[in-house]
Amino acid sequence: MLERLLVTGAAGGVANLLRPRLVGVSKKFRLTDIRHFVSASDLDETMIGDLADSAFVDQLVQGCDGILHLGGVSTEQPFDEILPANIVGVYNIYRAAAKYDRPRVIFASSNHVTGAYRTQEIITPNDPFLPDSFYGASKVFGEAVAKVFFVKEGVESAIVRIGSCFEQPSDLRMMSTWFSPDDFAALIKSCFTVETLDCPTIFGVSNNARSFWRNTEISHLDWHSEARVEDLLGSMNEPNVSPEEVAAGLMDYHGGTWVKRPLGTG
Ligand code: 15L
Repeated sequence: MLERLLVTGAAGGVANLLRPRLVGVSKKFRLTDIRHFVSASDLDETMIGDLADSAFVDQLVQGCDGILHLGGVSTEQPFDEILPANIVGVYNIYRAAAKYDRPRVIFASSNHVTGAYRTQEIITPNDPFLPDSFYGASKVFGEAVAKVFFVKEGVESAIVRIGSCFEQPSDLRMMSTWFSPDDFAALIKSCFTVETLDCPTIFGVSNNARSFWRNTEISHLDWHSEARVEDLLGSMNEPNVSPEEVAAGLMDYHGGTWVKRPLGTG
């Protein structure tokens, strides 16, 4: 068990899904976000601030033996809005990790680093980047930062290209991209307990029949997806696709409608 896990982006949707599922991973949790939020557990300590502020990030990372880096802009936006948290912020996290005892990092990358692949293609982490947005490009940068701090400074990371992490799918594309929050929490646990993590790149996706992604860098982890989106279909209907979603390219590309939108517009 970790002593203190730092969770960035703690006010966000994915953190809210994961936090209750991470009981037992760490004795204490240091939760941070740029927005104010309230935590429900007395195991939590909260720190509000900006990941682009390197002195603040130093304070965050000191005393933590694990980092779950979910923070940053999570949708497509003009580049100026993406730059502080997704470019400067990810660098600050890794720079501080290298400085303060090299805690392992789970880096929340995104499927949008390869969002412009067509849905007929099945890809692995070995295929080239093909981002669909400034947001996707910022995650490509984050992945490169994770790799360089592994190679040069020995900071181990799991680079997790999250698909669609929600309680259940809300559109037809998510029949391919859905990532069960239970699967994500189990992956995090296994990354913090494996003896040697190295720096694998992992598509964060459940065992969905129509997944676009195959993982090739997880054989050393005690993890495989326990969930399939199809198993939810007993309690919900398969989402429909509207003519507007078809026209917007929802089912044409891994990244769905992000590919056809003008750059910088969410
Ligand atoms: C992401 O990376 C986004 O942060 C999230 O909001 C979803 O859009 C997700 O990808 C997705 O592709 O479903």
